[in-house]
Amino acid sequence: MRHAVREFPLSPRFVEGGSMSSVLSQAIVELEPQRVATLVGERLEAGHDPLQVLAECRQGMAIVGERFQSGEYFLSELLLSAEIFKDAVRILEPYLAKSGPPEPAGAVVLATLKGDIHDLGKNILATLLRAHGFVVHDLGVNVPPAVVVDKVRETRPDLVGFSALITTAFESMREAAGLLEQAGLRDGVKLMVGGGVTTPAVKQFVGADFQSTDASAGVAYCLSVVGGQASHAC
Ligand code: B12
Repeated sequence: MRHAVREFPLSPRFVEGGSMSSVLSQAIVELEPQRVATLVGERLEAGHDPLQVLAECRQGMAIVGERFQSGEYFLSELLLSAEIFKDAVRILEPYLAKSGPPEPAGAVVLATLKGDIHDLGKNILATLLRAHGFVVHDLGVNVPPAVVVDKVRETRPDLVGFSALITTAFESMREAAGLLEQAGLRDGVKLMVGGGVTTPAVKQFVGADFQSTDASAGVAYCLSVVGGQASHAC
């Protein structure tokens, strides 16, 4: 059965991205690549928490999303915002990678599933997990659910994580969970779903063990599964 988008109300944080904004998030909204890079660099040099800087960039993206939805921005602006965000993450990455101890922790299979090509959030989660010592098998975007099953069979990870930014990917996540079950692999892994569009209702729909719209919370959950400690950054 196909579930209509309206059955999964988006989280208020996702919808109301524009309620508070900083100079940095505004620079993203105004699509100013040079200014964003300068502001991110200045904030990091001044010793600001890289996760806070990331949160402000993400908030800018949420406002871009609102403008796209209202017809003020077009796909070209969405694409440009993604490039600006990627450049900001490139500057942030070495700082994010310092946020935890690089001890061997466990293994995670990550994917953005069929129907969804958004990967900025998934890539951030992968960076933070690696920084906390996890081996990450990142399958990429638009991944057929059967490919996840093959990877889990091959690598026997502790966790599987699906990232979704578009509601049509919910069916794919549920299909993947079902295929893991059928293959007898579901009990051996914890399944998490995340990405701005996910909510507790989506977790329930998919049959996942954990849901979050925050990569740091995802890392803390992964650490709790493998018996590690969340660092201060989580
Ligand atoms: C950038 C962007 C794009 C880029 C994506 C580039 C890329 N490489 O990812 C491009 C231009 C390609 C794009 C395309 C489209 N997009 Co778009 N896009 C966005 C935008 C503006 C930002 C998304 C983003 O990257 N945010 C920043 C990241 C860091 O946030 P995040 O993913 O939530 O990740 C954080 C957490 O959620 C967490 N996390 C992420 N994954 C996981 C996983 C786990 C397990 C855990 C624990 C945590 C976790 O970690 C991150 C840090 O904390 C959003 C607007 C918005 N409100 O988000 C629209 C948005 C998602 N897009 C939308 C749409 C409609 C589209 C298109 C269909 C447009 C079109 N007509 O073609 C296509 C989709 C094609 C497809 N099949 O996927 C809609 C989706 C609506 C819906 N209800 O489904 C949105 C909401 C815009 C809108 N308001 O209309 N998009």
